[in-house]
Amino acid sequence: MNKHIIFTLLCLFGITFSSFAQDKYAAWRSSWLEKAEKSTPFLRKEKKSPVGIVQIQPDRSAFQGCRMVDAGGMSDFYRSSINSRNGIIIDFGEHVTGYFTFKTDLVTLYPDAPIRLKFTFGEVPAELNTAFDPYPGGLSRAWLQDEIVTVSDIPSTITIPRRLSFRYVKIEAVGQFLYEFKISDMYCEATTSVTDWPDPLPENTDPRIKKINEVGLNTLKECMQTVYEDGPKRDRRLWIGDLYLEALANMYSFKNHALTRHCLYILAALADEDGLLYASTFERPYLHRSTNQIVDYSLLYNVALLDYLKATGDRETADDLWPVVKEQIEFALGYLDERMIYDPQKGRPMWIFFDWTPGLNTNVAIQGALIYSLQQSYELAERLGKENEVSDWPRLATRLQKAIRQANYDRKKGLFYSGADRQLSYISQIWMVLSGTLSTKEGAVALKQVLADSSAVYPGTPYAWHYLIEALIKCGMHAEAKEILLSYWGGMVDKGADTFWEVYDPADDYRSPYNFYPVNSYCHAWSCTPVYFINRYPDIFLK
Ligand code: RAM
Repeated sequence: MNKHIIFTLLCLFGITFSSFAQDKYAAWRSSWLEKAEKSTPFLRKEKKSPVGIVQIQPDRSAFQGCRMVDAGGMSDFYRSSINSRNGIIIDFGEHVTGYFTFKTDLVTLYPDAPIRLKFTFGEVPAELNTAFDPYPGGLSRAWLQDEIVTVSDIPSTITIPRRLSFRYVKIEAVGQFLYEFKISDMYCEATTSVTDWPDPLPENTDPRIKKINEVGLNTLKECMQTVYEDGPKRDRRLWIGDLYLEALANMYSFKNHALTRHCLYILAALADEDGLLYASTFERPYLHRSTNQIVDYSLLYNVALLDYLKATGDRETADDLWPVVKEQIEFALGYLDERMIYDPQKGRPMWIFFDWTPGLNTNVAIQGALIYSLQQSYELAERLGKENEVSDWPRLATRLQKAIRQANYDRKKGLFYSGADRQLSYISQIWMVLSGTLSTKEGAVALKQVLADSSAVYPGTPYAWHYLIEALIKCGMHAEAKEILLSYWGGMVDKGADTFWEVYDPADDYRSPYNFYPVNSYCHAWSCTPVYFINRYPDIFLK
């Protein structure tokens, strides 16, 4: 057992002993960590160089009010001193994730003092023309990618220690330039765990679909590092919800199944002593877990494991992780009230996510996710020959469907309403469709109505739009599924996306769950799923 695993185990067991709790996974944790370690992916490194100089142009019709325009080639930049070009922006031509290096050279006299340079890295143009301070955001200011570097020796080669995620770099002098110097080389050592690029889509594919697929692949490629990260700029960690969607897209593109296995084992090994998964984990400085647990994410872990088994036939992993599947279901079942409805008040307070839309009522959706997870987990049990252990699950799923129909379904209107205020949302209809609580015919009625009702609470993130497309396909609404994929993800492409964004509201470019749009991630894993849809359903999206 290597040092890394022992350290992680010590941290986990330290917590266990201190609380005198029975650790449900005590017998398996170390072997899960070892298996995670064995499937650590290889990071491919590639040197990426900038392609030109650009300038920001205010444009009210462009995304977040500005666009980049070409302003020269790199040879112009390398030839002349930087003094006259304070605030210059360099374009790498594509989104890169990695380590940025630059070289400095003297143009005139020998320097008698160090120079301070400020580099600001942006995934989208507006990150480079929006003041970061005073910082109003709800997440750490340190996620923003501005770095001050003091250069003491010229010439020298300097690599910024922090891993960065960007397309554009702005270079400014902090203070005055006391002598003339130039930057003579710049590059990014970009990393990804993607090794094989999938075959291109057929030549006669609609160019818009081709472009969406390509941007989706780039997004996924950037997020596939030594774990499935949510975003290489932020939070750079493994979240279950993001993993679930990334693994789906990976299955239909890069097929790096070892990465999925690696992540499934990490999450299991770091679960709490009662067996409940943490919503996210960190790799550095050693493997450890976050403080968040999200019920819908835990339930989706089971689905991710089933999908992984179906894609790979790797029974050993599915068998190993089967106890985790049972615990996620057991935990959620503990919240059922006497009517068989999930009641968040029934146990300790838990985060239920589904989307970043403010004020979203998730009562109906969580019931749907529990039913869906029961069904998928039972399919997993059948594939593993373990259905006797959970023989009551199918009956339970049916009871849960009946209960929520009775409590929240308005038969006359053909819609689900959620919460005391009877909120009408896309999310409620979506999860009632995915869980089979609504028949496909009823589902089509419900989905058509919310799509046409501007007062319905609509999804705020590509994460939630993903499930809408799934639900539309399930109800046979193929034309609508294609239309929404083209208009929603295509809308980002039209606004200049070369990787898909964490948050996108066609009606509000500045929307941010963190009260400051520059801290949003603009290369976000959960947005890559057009890759899955296009390649899994060619009859819908390629015709
Ligand atoms: C965002 C993260 C991640 C998501 C959580 C719930 O902040 O970036 O994508 O899974 O929220």
